[in-house]
Amino acid sequence: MPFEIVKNDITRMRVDAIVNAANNSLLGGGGVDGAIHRAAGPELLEECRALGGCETGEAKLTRGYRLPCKYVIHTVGPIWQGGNADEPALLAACYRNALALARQNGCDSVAFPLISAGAYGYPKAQALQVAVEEITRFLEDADMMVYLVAFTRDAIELTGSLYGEITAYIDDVYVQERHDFDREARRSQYLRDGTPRGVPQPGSLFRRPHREDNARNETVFSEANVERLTGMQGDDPSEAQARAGESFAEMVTRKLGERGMTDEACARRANLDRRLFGKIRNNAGYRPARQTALALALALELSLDEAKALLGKAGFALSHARKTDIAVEYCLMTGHTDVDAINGVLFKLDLQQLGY
Ligand code: AR6
Repeated sequence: MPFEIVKNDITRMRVDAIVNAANNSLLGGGGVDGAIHRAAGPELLEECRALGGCETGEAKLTRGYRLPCKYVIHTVGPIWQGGNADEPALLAACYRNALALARQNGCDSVAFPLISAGAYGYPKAQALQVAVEEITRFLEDADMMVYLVAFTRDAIELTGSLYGEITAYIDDVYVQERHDFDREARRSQYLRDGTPRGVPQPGSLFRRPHREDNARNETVFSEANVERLTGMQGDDPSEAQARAGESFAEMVTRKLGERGMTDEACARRANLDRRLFGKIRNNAGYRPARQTALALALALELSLDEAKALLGKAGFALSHARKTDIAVEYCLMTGHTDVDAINGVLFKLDLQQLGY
C-alpha cells in the first residue's frame, strides 16, 4: 500500500489516526505535541493523564476529540545523544509500535510527523531514513495509507546524491527546452508578421501556449513505432507484432512474469495499492493514471525504451516540458528504481509523487 510525504500541519490531516511525538509524561509539551493538544482540546490531556506516561519507543492510543482524526497515537522518540545510545533502534520502534497500534484499531490511514527531528535533535536526514525504512517494511503486508507530514519542505533532508543528480538533469533538459521554445516562438512570430518579440501585442499577455507548441515536446508513441522503441523488430517478427499489439495491462503482466516479481512485491516497489493488480490482471483494457504508469515503469525496472513503449500503450509520452517526467527519465536511464527515494526528491521539488 502507498506512502506519501506531504507538506501540512498534522493537526489538519483527515486520517484515521495521527501520531504525536510526545515525551515520557504524555502530559503535553511544545512542537507537534503542543499543536496536537491545542487542536484536540483539554479532553485529550485528561485522557492522557490516565495513561501513566509512556516509555521511549512505545506507543499509546487515545481518541482525537476536536481533531479531524479518530485517534491520536502517542509515541516517545529518543533524544539524540550522538548516535551511540540506541537511538536508531528506539526511533524504529516508535514507528513500528505506532503502526501496529493503528492496525489493531482498524485504521486505514495514519499520519506521522518526523519523530525526534525537532526538539529531540535527531539529525533530520537520518530520522527520515529510519521513518521510510520502517513505514515501507510495514507496508509490505499491510493495506494502509501512511503519510509522513512535514511542516515545511526544509524539514525533509535527503541522504545520497539522487536529489542533486535529478535537479541537475532537470536544469539541463527543462531549461534547454524552454529556451528553444522561446526562440522558436520568436522566430515564428517574426516570420508570420515581421514583429520582433518582446513588444507586447494586443491580447498577447497571459496567452496560453498554443496546443501544438506543447505537443511538440512530446514524442508520440503509436503502436506502429513500438517495435522500433522496444528494439524487437529483430529475429521473430510475429512476436514483435504481438507485443506491439499488447495492451498496457498485458505488458505489465508479461514483465511481472519475466522479472519473477509477485503482484505484492511490485505494488510495494511502485507505491501502489495492491488491489490495483486485480484490475490489471482482470481487465486487458485497464487505463492507468499517469503517476501509476510512471511508478510501474520504475518498479518493473524497464529500460528507457521499454518504459516509453509501456507509457505509449496508456496514451502517455515522457515530456521534457514536465519536470516529473524528466526526473523519471533520468532514473530510468541510470537504473534508479527506488520509488520511495525518488518520491522524496519529488517532494523536495514540489512535484507530484509517484504511485498511490
Ligand atoms: N505538523 C507537522 N509537523 C510538525 C508540526 C505540525 N503541527 N509541529 C512541529 N512539527 P518536535 P520531537 C515537526 O519537536 O523532536 C515536545 O515538546 C517539527 O518540525 O515536535 O520528537 C514533546 O513534548 C519536526 O520536524 O518533536 C517532547 O518533549 C517534527 O515535527 C519533544 O517536543 C518533530 O518535532 C519531542 O521532540
